[in-house]
Amino acid sequence: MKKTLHYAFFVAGMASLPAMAHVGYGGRDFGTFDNTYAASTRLDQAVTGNYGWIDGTDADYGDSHKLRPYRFTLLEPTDVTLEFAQATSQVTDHLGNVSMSQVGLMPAFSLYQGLAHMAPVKADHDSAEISLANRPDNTEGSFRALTDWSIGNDPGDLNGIPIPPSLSFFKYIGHAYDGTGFGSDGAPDGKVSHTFSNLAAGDYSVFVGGADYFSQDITNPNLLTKYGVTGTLVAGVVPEPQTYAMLLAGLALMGVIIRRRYSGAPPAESA
Ligand SMILES: [Ca+2]
Ligand SMILES: [Ca+2]
Repeated sequence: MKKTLHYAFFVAGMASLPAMAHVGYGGRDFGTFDNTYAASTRLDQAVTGNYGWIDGTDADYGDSHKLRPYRFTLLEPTDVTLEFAQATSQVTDHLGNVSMSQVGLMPAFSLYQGLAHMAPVKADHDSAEISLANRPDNTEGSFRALTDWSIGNDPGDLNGIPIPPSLSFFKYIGHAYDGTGFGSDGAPDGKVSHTFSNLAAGDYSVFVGGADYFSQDITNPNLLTKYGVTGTLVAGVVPEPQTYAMLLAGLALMGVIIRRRYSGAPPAESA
């Protein structure tokens, strides 16, 4: 199985825009899983602002820069639990600057089938022409928290051969969010988790952002605060108690067999 490479996609300020990250999974690939029980944690990640996810639940969509995408791959159908929690985190930007991100995130996430474009083709972003053409006018960005959505890239080239822009498609599967709002997890404790049962094999993206809708008010002093987040994925089916019992009984039986086998002629002393 080919280990997934990590790519970071960043642009260094375009004309009038501040430096922004395009959609990319650098440092946020949980990995590849089958239905064997396994866990993966991604530390030292951060989102800007505390509203990115919930801003994608409204009629004018959301700005994907205010979320962070994670990815994982399933080789066969299995259960997946995702948890995202507020954290302090140490984040290195595309210029190599290190900063600490603070606690206080009200985390939220949506799970989708599909992946964004990755190197060597150009990364997706909200203001690509194909992204703008694919959504209504006067939208804040391409991100949608509660339904399928698309975002695309700029024209590129590979070894001199032009690569036309194209859209990435995210097929909505489900979501969860921290807090006390309608449909939230009802426990405003800075963390949220959800288990998705029997997900199909394939590639998945998880977009994580804040769930405090009113924190996008331009007078909010924390409008551009970087909030740390720790993401954990648990994949696979936890063995049921009776399976454990059978396993332990089997091991005990093996022990008895081995002891009997060697009872006549014990093996050389070993630690
Ligand atoms: Ca919005
Ligand atoms: Ca919670």
